[in-house]
Amino acid sequence: MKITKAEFVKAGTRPHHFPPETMPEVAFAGRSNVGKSSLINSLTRHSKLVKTSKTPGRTQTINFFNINDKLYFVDLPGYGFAKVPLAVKAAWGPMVEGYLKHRPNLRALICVMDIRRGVQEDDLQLIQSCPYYGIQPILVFTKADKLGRNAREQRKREIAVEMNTDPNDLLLYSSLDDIGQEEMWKRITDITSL
Ligand SMILES: Nc1nc2c(ncn2[C@@H]2O[C@H](COP(=O)(O)OP(=O)(O)OP(=O)(O)O)[C@@H](O)[C@H]2O)c(=O)[nH]1
Ligand SMILES: [Mg+2]
Repeated sequence: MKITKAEFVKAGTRPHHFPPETMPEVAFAGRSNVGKSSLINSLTRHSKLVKTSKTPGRTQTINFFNINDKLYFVDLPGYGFAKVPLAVKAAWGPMVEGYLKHRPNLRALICVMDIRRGVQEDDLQLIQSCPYYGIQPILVFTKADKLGRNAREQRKREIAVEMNTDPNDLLLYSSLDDIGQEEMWKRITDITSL
């Protein structure tokens, strides 16, 4: 997709902070430091749209971005990192649940995982809760540049076996060299009917 606009709209923690549901949206979820914010920058080709960091727990609010006046990208705070303060951890559940429950325009939850680590217990919990919220999960394994071409395809097959799913349903991505970008955009435009 040609990006003509990629703009920060709003940050919030509660439903009344969120922007009006005037466009379809997709949200990016995953463990802290997995590369959610980097994925948004890569997809929009705006390397500074979202702040990224080597320190886990960088994103602590729900952040909305307007893409081409056609859809919202929503960057969610990460979960599952031991060093994140307890208060931040405790706030995550109600904040994200409040979001998932109150966005009828949410078309898909892009579940971002590290290709080397695969699916962890907390990822699985989130993925398995998607049907309850009536949301389609899209499973993306990022940092694919950390493995060679054959190794990452092999890893994808292993993860598919572990998850009892079709390897074609799993996407590989790299925000460093844009591996998987076209396929990812196709999924997003299909699911949002753009
Ligand atoms: N090699 C490589 N590094 C990546 C990739 N994506 C992200 N990173 C690095 O991983 C670190 C974390 O990236 P972020 O995008 O800030 O991660 P996040 O998931 O938004 O993290 P939180 O906001 O803390 O939840 C940064 O140092 C990034 O440069 C990738 O595809 N390949
Ligand atoms: Mg982030």
